[in-house]
Order: sequence, then C-alpha cells, then structure tokens
Amino acid sequence: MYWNPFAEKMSERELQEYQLKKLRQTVEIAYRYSPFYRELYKKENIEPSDIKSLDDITKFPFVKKQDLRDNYPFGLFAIPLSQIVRLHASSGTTGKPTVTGYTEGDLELWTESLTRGLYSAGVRKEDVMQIAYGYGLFTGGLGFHYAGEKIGATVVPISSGNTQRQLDLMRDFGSTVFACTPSYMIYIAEYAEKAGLSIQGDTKLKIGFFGAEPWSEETRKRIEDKTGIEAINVYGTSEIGGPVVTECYAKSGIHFWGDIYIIEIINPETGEQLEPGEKGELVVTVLGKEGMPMIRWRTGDITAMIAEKCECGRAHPRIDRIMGRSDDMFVIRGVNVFPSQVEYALMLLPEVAEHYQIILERDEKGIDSMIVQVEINPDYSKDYSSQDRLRELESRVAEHLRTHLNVRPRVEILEPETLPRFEGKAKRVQDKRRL
Ligand code: DLL
Repeated sequence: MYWNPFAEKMSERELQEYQLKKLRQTVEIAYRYSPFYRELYKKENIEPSDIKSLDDITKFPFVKKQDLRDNYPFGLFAIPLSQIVRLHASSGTTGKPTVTGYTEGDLELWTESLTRGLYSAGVRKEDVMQIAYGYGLFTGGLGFHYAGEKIGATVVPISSGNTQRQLDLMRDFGSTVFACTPSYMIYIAEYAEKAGLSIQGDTKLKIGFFGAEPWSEETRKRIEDKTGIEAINVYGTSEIGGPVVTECYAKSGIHFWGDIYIIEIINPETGEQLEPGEKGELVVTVLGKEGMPMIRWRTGDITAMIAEKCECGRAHPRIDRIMGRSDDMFVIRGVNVFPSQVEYALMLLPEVAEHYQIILERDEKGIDSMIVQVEINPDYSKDYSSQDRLRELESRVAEHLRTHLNVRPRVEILEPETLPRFEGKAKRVQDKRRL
C-alpha cells in the first residue's frame, strides 16, 4: 500500500512538528544563500528566527510569477550553477519563460513525491508505463520517467505526439500505465475508435495519469467509459518541481505530502488564509528545496482544501480538483467564468463530444459576447442531421450553459473532427477582445 510507510503514515501532529522544523531550515537556507530572498525578507524586516510556530509562515511575503520573470534566469537560485544538475523552463506564452534549477537532492525530492503518488494509485514494478507527456524543458516527461523507474516499472519514454505509434506500442509492449494530458487522452481514444482498436479490449491499459491542465469530473467519467481505465489526476508546476502530486486509488482529491510541502489556500485579493472547503488560490512551500527555494509560491491555481480524511487513511493534506488558473478566468458581461465550468457543463450533455472551444468577442458598441463551439457526439449525428434539429440543440445547450454559468453564450454545434486536437496542453479560449 505504501511506497514510503514511515513518511506516508505520519499523523497530523507528527507532520506539523516536522513541518515546523523543516520550514525553519528552508527559510534559513534561502535567507542565507539566495540574494532574492534575503532582500525580500530584509525589506519586510523579518528573519528566519521569527518562525516560532507554523502560523508564523503568514509573516513571510508571497513569491509570484513576476518575481521569477524579474529575476530571469537564475536570480532566485540559492546555489552556484556548478551544483545545479538540471534546468527546466516554462514556455513563457505571456512574457519571459520562467526557469527552475534543480540540485541532485531536488531531483530526488521531486522523484520521491511523484513515486509515492504513483504507488498510492496502484503502479507497481510489474507495470509497463508509457509516458506521452513531452520530454524536454517541460517537466512532464522527465518527471514521470524518473518516478516510474524508481518504482521499477518498465518505462517507455515515447514523449507526446505520433498517435498511431502510441497505440501500436501500447498494444505491442502491453503498456498498463499511461501518462499524458487529459485532452491528448481524449484524442487518443477517439483515434483508436476510428482505427477500429478498442483500448479496453485490445490493450492491457489499466491506469492513466492525467494533468498539466484543468479537466472536470465529467471528463474523467468519459475517459474511463471510453477506455475502461482508472483516470487519476496529477498536479504540479515547474516551480515546485514538475508533476509532483496525485490522487490515490480513491480518486477523491490530490494528496500533498505534508513532509515535503506546506500548502495554504488564500483569498487571492487579500492574501488571507481560507478555511477548508473555501475556494481560493493554492500557495505552496517546498520543504528542503535547495537549488531554487520556493517559499509561499503563489501558484495562481484555484482550488480548496479538503478537511475530511481520505479513505486511504493518510493524514497528509488533500486538495480538490483545480478549477483553473486565476488568470484563465474571464469576465463576460460582469460574470466571472472559468473555462473548466464550461467543460463541466458541456460534458453533462451526451449529445456533445469532448472537443470544444470558447471565443470571446467585442462588437463595435463595446458589447461582449461568448461563443461556445462544440462538436456533436458522432453517436448523435444522425438524430441532428436537419438544420432545425441542430438549431434546437444549440439553443438547448445555450440554455443549459446559462443555468451553470449565469451568462448565456451563443452555441455553435459543429460536425465531428472540425475543432483542433491537442497532444499537450489544450488551448480552449480565444479572447479576441484582447487582440
Ligand atoms: O504542467 C507540470 C505537470 C506535468 C503537471 C505533467 C502534471 C502533469 P507547468 O507547465 O509549469 O507544469 O504548468 C503548471 O498547469 O499552475 C496549473 O495551472 C496547470 N495544471 C497542472 N496540473 C493540473 C491539474 C506542469 N491536474 C500549471 N489540473 C499549473 C489543473 C493543472 N491544472
């Protein structure tokens, strides 16, 4: 059941005692060796010795994406480059890329965290693990690679793309575990169906690890129904390592290992800590990260802490599915909308497929509109072959979205295979108001 029984079976109290000790050390190292942190803390007039209890973490300022950009490329590092053994970087769609540097110890910490997660979801050394996350500066491929090898599974480092080959190897190698973005899994399942291959019947696949982008509970159901596998949520950001934490077999929230991370949920406007169950921004402190310390890192991701204990019995903190990034949220006619809410509502309707996109426009009078384009589920194409029936479906979907979002979009139902497919992170929103 446990990869690391000693750590995974720690009680809440043991975890808190350990966290306090590690937090002091982590802040001390950052203060002493990272010019960025020293300056940040001096400005606020605080010192590592100010940490007397875990609550004192709130005295320390947050670190934000802008801090990484302003200090590009290595300004947050606490260690000379000679001890950094690997660099990763985000693609930097909005501004300079953000860079992360890892010491050997940091890579071990990252691997330990993900290995525990994979094991808790059921991966064992007998498994064949096909990794269809991108390898390279993106952390997905290599993160899974090292964790899979650590467990002793047979790793297939195929990277993303080349869908026919993914399916050939899945069948020929007998892959039992698969890792990719949820949007790529949806595409693979669709591709397999068209090629006359049943993932359930013709392959040995049993578990998939999907993350790196928001996806809904309804999408989980669709992936599981189509493929017969267990779809597990995996989360992380390059700044805190890469893919670092997952759900366990119970699939009811993501476990953050309390001996490696301190997590907080804050009100993104005021910075105040929120109670379990309240939705806010996830803030992560990585305990013992050496190369680039991450203390009170504002992830930008919206979620909530889950108070109840998981059925797996672990006392480590757990978070809900990520709704999306606060900067993915858009405002349309005064209403806040997350793309994941649109996905959730759409996936409740069997008539539509998993492929959708959201277009935001502004007319010459300055009035905004939201257009949701979604493909029809091929199983229903025949029922909606007349224009009248299609218009009727469009207005039904628009009304359904209105009840979920509080704003009525224009809906366009498209033919199968007309919208883009994605091999990595999907791009669902085109905000033409900003162009
Ligand atoms: O996406 C790391 C990763 C790789 C996670 C593979 C999971 C699997 P970044 O490219 O730095 O790192 O992007 C991090 O992706 O802040 C979230 O907004 C989003 N994200 C990651 N996992 C999830 C998830 C990787 N399970 C950003 N659900 C994060 C929702 C996710 N969003």
